[in-house]
Amino acid sequence: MNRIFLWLSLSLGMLATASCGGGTKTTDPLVYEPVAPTFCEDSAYAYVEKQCSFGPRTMNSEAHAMCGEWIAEKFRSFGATTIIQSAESKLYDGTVVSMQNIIASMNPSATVRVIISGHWDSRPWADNDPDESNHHTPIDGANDGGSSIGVMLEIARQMALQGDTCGVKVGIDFICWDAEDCGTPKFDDNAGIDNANTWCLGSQYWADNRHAEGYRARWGMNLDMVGGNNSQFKKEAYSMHYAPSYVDRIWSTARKLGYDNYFVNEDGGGVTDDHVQVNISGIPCVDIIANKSDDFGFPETWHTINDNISNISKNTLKAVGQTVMEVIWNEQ
Ligand code: AHN
Ligand code: ZN
Repeated sequence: MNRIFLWLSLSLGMLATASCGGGTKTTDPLVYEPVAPTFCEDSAYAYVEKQCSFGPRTMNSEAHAMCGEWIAEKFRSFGATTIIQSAESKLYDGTVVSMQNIIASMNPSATVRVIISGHWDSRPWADNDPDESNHHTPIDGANDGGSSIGVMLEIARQMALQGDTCGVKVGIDFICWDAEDCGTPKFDDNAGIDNANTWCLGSQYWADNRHAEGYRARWGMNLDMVGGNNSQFKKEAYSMHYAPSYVDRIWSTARKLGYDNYFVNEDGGGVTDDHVQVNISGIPCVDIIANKSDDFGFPETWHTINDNISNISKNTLKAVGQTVMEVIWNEQ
């Protein structure tokens, strides 16, 4: 676990026992007048459920192919200009995989653009499961992958409902990364070898090969595990390094909406995630990724067979979806 995080900072705050509730808001919503329409958590949940219904979306599988088509079609149905960026890559063990980054653009002609991204593949191995006999079992990835795409699809649907402008003043690019979650499994890990580049293969490819000539976005948000029970989102360290003002904007917006029990004002560790590639390639990008509530680690169901639809929380989907919408609706 400790290799997953760079402990860039250690604050007293992490020692405090954190608690987080369901959808209960902590501040009086009357002091802030939201500008975004209402994010529907039931709809986002249904999108997560649908992705899981294909079966684990592991690389080169039939379920993966079918779900990818469904995601692209869904974005198209919301009026997004949607392209598939296809490429081949290699896993840690040399297996060749066929990847598809799905890129769906709303207001495609707007020059100022904001990225909302998340990965759509699911991990082929439950290698963090407490029961070792499950370590080679693929996961549904309801939270790990599915929740991100569920929230993104619901935001796109809300934009479509707003007519020609999509309700926002900027262009939005929804980027669904492929092959994020097939990094070296624990059972095949040679201690001491740096495996960071075996993760995030889709975003690595995109960082070197933009989907459109001269593509540029002002900034971005990457969503990862945004639908678990009792979730807390801490300020991830690479995001704080590359995009501190945008971290502030997201966390302060969440506070205004009464979601500061989800977006807690604490530093998290640094995570090897798709946002790192976006940042390195010159676009500031914030990772909104769940932490375990009591320390820096990932949620309980992370890379276990329990990362399934029965552990998805509509309240968490709502807190994240509504916050992201409020942020982009305020973007000038
Ligand atoms: C590593 O475990 C190196 N990075 C975690 C990124 C991730 C995996 N997010 C979801 N699954
Ligand atoms: Zn994962």
